[in-house]
Amino acid sequence: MTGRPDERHRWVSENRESSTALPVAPTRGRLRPLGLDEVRITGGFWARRRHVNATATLDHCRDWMERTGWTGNFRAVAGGRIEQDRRGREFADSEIYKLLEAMAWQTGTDTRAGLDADIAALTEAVASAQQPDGYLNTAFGNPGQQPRYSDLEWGHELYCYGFLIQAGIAQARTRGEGELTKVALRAADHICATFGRGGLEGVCGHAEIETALVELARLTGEERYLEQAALFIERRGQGTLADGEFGRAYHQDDQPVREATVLRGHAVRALYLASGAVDVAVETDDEELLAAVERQWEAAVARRTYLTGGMGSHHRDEAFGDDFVLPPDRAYSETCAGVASVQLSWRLLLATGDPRYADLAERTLFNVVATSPAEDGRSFFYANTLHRRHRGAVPAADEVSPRAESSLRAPWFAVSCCPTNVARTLAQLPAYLATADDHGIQLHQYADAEISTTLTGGHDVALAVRTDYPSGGNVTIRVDRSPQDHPWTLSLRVPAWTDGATAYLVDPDGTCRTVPPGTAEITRLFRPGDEIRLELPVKPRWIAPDPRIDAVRGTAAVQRGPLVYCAESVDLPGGRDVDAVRVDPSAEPEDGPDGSVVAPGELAGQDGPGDSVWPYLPLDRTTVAAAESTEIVLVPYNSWANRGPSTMRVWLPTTER
Ligand code: FUB
Ligand code: ZN
Repeated sequence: MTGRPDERHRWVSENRESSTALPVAPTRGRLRPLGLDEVRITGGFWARRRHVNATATLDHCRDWMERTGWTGNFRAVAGGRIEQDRRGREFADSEIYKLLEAMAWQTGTDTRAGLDADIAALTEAVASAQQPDGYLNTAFGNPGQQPRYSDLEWGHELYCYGFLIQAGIAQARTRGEGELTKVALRAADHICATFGRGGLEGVCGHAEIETALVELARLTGEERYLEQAALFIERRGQGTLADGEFGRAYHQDDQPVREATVLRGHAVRALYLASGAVDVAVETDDEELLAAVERQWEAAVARRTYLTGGMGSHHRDEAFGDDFVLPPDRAYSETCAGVASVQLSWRLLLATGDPRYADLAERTLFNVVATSPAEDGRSFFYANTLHRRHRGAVPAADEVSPRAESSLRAPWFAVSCCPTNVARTLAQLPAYLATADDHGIQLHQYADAEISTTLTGGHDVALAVRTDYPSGGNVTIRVDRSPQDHPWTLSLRVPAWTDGATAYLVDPDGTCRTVPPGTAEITRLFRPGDEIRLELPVKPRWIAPDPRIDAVRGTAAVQRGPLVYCAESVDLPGGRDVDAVRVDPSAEPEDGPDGSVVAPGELAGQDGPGDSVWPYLPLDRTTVAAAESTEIVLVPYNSWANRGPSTMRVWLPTTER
């Protein structure tokens, strides 16, 4: 826990004048986020990812939604043809909204030609389907369709509004209030009129509206949006949704949010709900609610989270498993759950200042969010398994794929929630790097960046961050502007993954000290030109799983800095399969060429222990298959499956038996 816990709920609204370009803009909390107009990512890993996102993924999503007819649904409503023409799942509208949000945030950083025109065209289609009272949905409530709100369990109407509202907010906070914002406001007013006190006593089967309404309250200053969000949070867990095939926990309707002790049920739903609960807790000063979500996060991270940060180990219901049920080959770890987890951690970080939330966000960004898109930004993983047993076929470039089935990324899915979620996350990513408080600036994620803000008291500060992270561990922060007579504090997150290795902080005078995981601070009168250096011990290390995770007992994985590594069959000699790999954790893994790692180990003579008629033997009859010692090449997990079909595993059986 970083210092000053007593200041957790200090009001910070008076410091908010410096940024409006924020996806999350709490009016109070421990830390004040810095927006897209204050933080620019200028190079390195995330700049490359953001460039691909802006120049390939946004168009890719737009084109697929045109082609699948999801955008056409809005025009079909306006044209009176929706009954026969509706395409896609009930929540297809949300994908257009998420894309709009991504495009809007992108206009807040580097603009790309045509983006404003794309936003205008999509907004026109969306607006044409809105009914006079603000209702807007292409799957319900139109002639020939099921009535509005007749299926709150599965209908996703409020879920879709949530993304519409977030898109409207993104427009307002980048370009200023525009048509998209107005559509969103009309929808929000309709929601309050329909679901407010005395109205429909329901909640949506898929949380999302809660966090969006709180953000709209922050944008507009309208308390009624916050009240509506708080109402939805309090109604959850009262059993207003029908008990379905996956049970009430699937929708988090089994227990009130403030009583639950762990994240459970459908992972994306659980994480969006928890994000909304934090937002409500922060804005209403509800310590009990905030503490409840912190507790749930802690329990989920300790017992229900993959090494990659991925969440969700059930395919059947896309849900969290029980404690320590984390099978690598059945890891669902949906990309959207990764996105939602980052959103939740960011909100908790802002509320509390605790660096462990930034630690999880980093792990999840590098190993889930960054794993989903292919290098070219035009195909995606929906599920992010930790062990792929079959090479599988190459998904057709022009076909909609079944989710979670292929060993390679697919261009589009029938349920295509993940690509647009990746797009909007990368578009807003600079806003997750740094924060400020009355004492100074805090850096939470490391990337080449330019940061400038005004500290409390009107003191202008500008920093330039240069780093080779995550390939290397050197982070240099140069002070470009700083008040002449006002000392302030630079706080740097020392990642939790440095535990057991040594990190160093070098101040502008050249004084070097070791810094443990947590937060390292330098307070002084900074001068322009001052340089602060953080040296993080980025080198490959063996990671052992908790023995209660039965599915990976007897294995080890490699992590290098924040990156999880994996073995991929394309790197094995003779077309061997990853199941032939055994590693020897008694010797250290070492850096290999091009960001790879080489680990000591052996390859079994055949793929794995070989053919057998029955895979169990009396203990005294077991033998170890003949093996040749070799070095096993490992690559960053987020880069796998970019070289054709392959099998892959993160957790590798050890030679110790
Ligand atoms: O229900 C909408 C989205 O589709 C969920 O968030 C994903 O898990 C997928 O089921
Ligand atoms: Zn998804």
